Amino acid sequence: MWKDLGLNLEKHDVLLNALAKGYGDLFMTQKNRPAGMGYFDFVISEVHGLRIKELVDRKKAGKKIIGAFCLYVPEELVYAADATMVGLCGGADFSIPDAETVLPRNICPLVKSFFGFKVGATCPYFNSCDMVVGETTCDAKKKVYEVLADYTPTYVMEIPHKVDTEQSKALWLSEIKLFKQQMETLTGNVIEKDSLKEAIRLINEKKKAMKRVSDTRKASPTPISGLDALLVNQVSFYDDVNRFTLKTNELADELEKRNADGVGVGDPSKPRLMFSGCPMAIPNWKLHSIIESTGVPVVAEESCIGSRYFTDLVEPKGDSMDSLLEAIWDRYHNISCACFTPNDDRVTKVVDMAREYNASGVVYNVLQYCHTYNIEAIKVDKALKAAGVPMLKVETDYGSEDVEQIRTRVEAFTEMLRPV
Ligand code: BJ8
Repeated sequence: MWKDLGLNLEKHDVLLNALAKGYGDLFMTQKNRPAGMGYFDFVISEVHGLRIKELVDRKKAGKKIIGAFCLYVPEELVYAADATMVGLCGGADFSIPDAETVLPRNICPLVKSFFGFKVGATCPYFNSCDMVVGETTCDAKKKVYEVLADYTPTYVMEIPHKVDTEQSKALWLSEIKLFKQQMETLTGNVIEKDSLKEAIRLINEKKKAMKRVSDTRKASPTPISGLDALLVNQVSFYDDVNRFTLKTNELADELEKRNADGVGVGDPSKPRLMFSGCPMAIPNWKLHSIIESTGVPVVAEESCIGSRYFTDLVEPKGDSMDSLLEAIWDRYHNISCACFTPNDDRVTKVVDMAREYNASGVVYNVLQYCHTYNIEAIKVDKALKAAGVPMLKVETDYGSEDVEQIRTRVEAFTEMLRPV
């Protein structure tokens, strides 16, 4: 199977060994984990095994696999065309040397990581894709898609950067319609009203299950570690949707029961931290593991791998194809990524979330060279300060050189926070 996918087997083995070791050290050593995390452990143990076999089987049955790098890609249209979507954002240092054989060094590690997986032929998800969908969000991504097109079929959606104008609405709606056509051409399946309604239901159910898990983290003590909750969010981009929804709802049942019984994973006398900022693509567990190694729980993620993915649902107001597409427009234009301007909506959301989750402080993650999230931190910090919630900005990459330095800063930050 690996050979058919064109993988570099030697490098792929090195990657799998490193992944298994890192996962074991970080996740399996946690105390009092919910039993429901067993499923997610299994998914990771089979992340380059059974799940890939499922995708390959779908391809053999004539179905298409679509790769994406951004929340803006409307997955409902992918599933309505009977295709499958997988997230391809890279969270590993491992693939960066391969990327740097082509790309400049001083760009965001997330972009270098995913590009390196393709160039180095080490990601079976990437190599399973019939088409990857990029988007005009940040400069690093949109320019790298031009280069990526030399390696794999690449389709780019144009995202308006001013979200609430008539022009931006018209542009984004037309992009959604063009993407629908693109999916129909690629798959040979016409997207009918009923298949789109079913896809909307499928994805909404998945997001509702994730929101249930997230809501349980408002309790003190929190019933699940931030690391485990982050993993659930990361796995949502790869797993079979129906199975993921079922298992995430089972986990939510267990966490709700834990809350009712007063069972948690952290010390309720400690402060609680919220994470905000650049997304943590799998297997980037760096900041969560550093924070939680100091005994302080992470209780929420204001991020695309976090609340921004599951908070809003597609809610059609009518039954026509136009109403369904408008509802998709409405949900997706609400994604408050830092690439947009002005982005006051995100600033308000960060403050609201910190209150909702009873966070004593916010750790704001900036991936190196991510100008949008870095600059937006100024407004977020100001708004949090006004709300009485301190913020610590951490600018980092996927390397381990700065781990101890960040740990020291987190410790100093949490010492001055009030427990909640
Ligand atoms: S909607 S956050 S998934 S663009 S961290 S690559 S922004 S330089 S990932 Fe994102 Fe879509 Fe926005 Fe979400 Fe660029 Fe920044 Fe790197 Fe980033």
